[in-house]
Amino acid sequence: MALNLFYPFLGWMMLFVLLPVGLSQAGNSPILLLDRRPFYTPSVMTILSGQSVQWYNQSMQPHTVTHDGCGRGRRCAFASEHLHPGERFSVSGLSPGLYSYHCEIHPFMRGRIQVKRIAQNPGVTEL
Ligand SMILES: [Cu+2]
Repeated sequence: MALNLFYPFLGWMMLFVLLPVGLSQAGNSPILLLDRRPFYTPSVMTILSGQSVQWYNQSMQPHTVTHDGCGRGRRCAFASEHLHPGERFSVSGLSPGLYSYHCEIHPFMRGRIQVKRIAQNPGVTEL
């Protein structure tokens, strides 16, 4: 293939490769599960209503991502299975509010998700 044909083709290929990644993450990097404090990193993550949040287990052992309401007679917003090293878990559709969560295996591992409402005025967010 001639180079002057090849380069535009390469550009299109890059678009198809990069676009789905950008859309799925919606601007948020995953929360990393680490073997050291603060374990869930960052320990507090703020997202906008409608965005998803993802965890990635970068540690050497299994963990869970379990909303504090689960199993305590309150509303359980999300609960992962055991996440083994290299596995991911994601949640979408959370209503605005503050969600404290923990690891079922290591209860000292704690994190929070803050979901902010999107204001009617585009580009402006409110608490
Ligand atoms: Cu754990």
